[in-house]
Amino acid sequence: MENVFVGLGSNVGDRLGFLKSAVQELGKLHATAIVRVSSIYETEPVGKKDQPHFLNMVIELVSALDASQFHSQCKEIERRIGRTRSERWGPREIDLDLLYFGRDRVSDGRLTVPHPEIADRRFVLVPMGELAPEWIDPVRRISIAQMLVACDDASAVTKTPYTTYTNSVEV
Ligand code: A4P
Ligand code: MG
Repeated sequence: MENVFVGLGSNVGDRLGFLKSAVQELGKLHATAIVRVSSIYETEPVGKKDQPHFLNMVIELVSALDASQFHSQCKEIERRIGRTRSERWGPREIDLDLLYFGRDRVSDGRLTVPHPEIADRRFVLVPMGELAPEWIDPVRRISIAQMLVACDDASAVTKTPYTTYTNSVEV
């Protein structure tokens, strides 16, 4: 079993509804269980600036799948929830980024794990830091808390009162 961290983002349509659906779908994956979900954050777009603000969060799971199988399942969930746009860094109903898959390092052209942009993105580091500040990045060999201190990204990341529904309890 590996500890898996997934970053979720949405900036089109029913953003909260898309996040909730994605959390539910991730919780139903074969040989996989949700451990914890972060708060939901309203975030300023990074990269392509002229697009709506995102809702972002991070979810921790345990899974007996391998990284490639898990990533394929994430793609399938994105497809089912209705991802229709494909512009790089552009607006999307739901984006699932595989941040960490245990201590695994994958780089096979299709999949890169750890996700290469984590250290440059407060919209990932802030919710990830809420769940696992002591988690050591296997490439940089420093913790999430240390990455957050060193991060140059100044974009706004604001906690919201929204919650996702998981494991039959509001969290
Ligand atoms: N891929 C490779 N490694 C991974 C991985 N670890 N996790 C491949 C997920 N996918 C991975 O992904 C593009 C390709 O990367 C796919 O073939 C996938 O198999 P995508 O999700 O289809 O496309 P994308 O998301 O448009 O591109 P990209 O480069 O993944 O963008 P990001 O990094 O996801 O950034 N600002 C805020 N505030 N909040 C956001 O959530 N998101 C983005 C998108 C930009 N700005 C944002 C946010
Ligand atoms: Mg992506």
